[in-house]
Amino acid sequence: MKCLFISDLHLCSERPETLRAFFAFLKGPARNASALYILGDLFEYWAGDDDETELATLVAQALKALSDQGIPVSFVAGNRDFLIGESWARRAGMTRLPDPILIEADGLRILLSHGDTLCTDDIAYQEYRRKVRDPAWQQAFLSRPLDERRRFIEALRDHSRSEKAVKSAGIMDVNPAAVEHLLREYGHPVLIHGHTHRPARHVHLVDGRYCERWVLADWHSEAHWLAWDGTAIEAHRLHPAGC
Ligand SMILES: [Mn+2]
Repeated sequence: MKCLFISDLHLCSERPETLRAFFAFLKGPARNASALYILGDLFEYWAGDDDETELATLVAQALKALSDQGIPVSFVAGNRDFLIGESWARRAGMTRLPDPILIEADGLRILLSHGDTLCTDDIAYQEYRRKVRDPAWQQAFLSRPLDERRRFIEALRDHSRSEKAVKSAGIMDVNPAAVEHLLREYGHPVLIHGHTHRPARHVHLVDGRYCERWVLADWHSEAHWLAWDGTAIEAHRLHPAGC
């Protein structure tokens, strides 16, 4: 059993090098996996399943090819691509999972999350998140014309870029108390998340128990993933040229 975990690829047409790294990953290391978990922000943005860009089509085909090989692909939504719906998920052959989701693999209990819910110090973001994760808001948004949705998302991206420039690094990281609360709630599992783009292994002492928290890396020209093979969790990377 070998589970692979990835997140924060932020795929978009402006970053062909990341797409190359993703395809190299899917054709290489992912083929030897027993399961692939994508923990959000696979795409830089998602305007709706009806936005049939070339990028979305290529990615769906590549993921489908992997699941057709018998390797299940699961997806936990990120803050960029939470509008991925059942229709595109089916095209990509992947299963959508709630956030957080507790899995068990080779006797290890692993809690998976994108990670944005843990950034509780960013109050403005949490308010925005509550709004856009409301099914009524999503239904209303998705019923608007596609070009209007694209313009709205473009404006949001500009806003988020300028916010990032002024928000302190601490505000944009996870809140330790929120992490500990989650670990307690789920019975002290290993936690794997992305979102913060600060790859690391942390250890939290919760109720006298040591809990590992692994943070996934964001992608640029290299593929990054964590692998659990039943013995250890390890971080890996791959440059497409080396494959
Ligand atoms: Mn994110």
